[in-house]
Amino acid sequence: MAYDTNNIFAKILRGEIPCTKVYEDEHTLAFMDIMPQADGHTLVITKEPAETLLDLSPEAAAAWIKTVQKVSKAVKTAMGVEGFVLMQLNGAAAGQTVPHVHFHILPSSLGALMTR
Ligand code: DGP
Repeated sequence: MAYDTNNIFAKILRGEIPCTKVYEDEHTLAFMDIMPQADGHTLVITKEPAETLLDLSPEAAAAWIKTVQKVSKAVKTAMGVEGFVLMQLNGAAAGQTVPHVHFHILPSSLGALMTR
């Protein structure tokens, strides 16, 4: 499906909608989730416009996972947790609600998330 340039994360990237930014570089942006499923719930997105993992270039995917690793480390330290969950949904059928590829970083255990 064609990328929707009016999705919420595209608007955040263009600065049309505010976000609580925690990290930014040439290829990626990380910010706090507006509907957190755990304290410290952070999102990491690519600047390359892509709806799902399968639409991303390998170069953008590599830059994205580097940022996920960097930000996960910072979130883990900041939240004082021993572990964290990465979640990444691809397609409405999988539950993806914002059609711009993103990782969720959840400083929590999977068991705790499933009981919420
Ligand atoms: P997903 O269901 O995987 O597509 O997750 C989308 C996430 O995006 C969801 O956890 C809520 C978050 N979200 C939706 N709108 C906004 C927004 O305007 N700002 C921020 N920071 N997060 C948003």
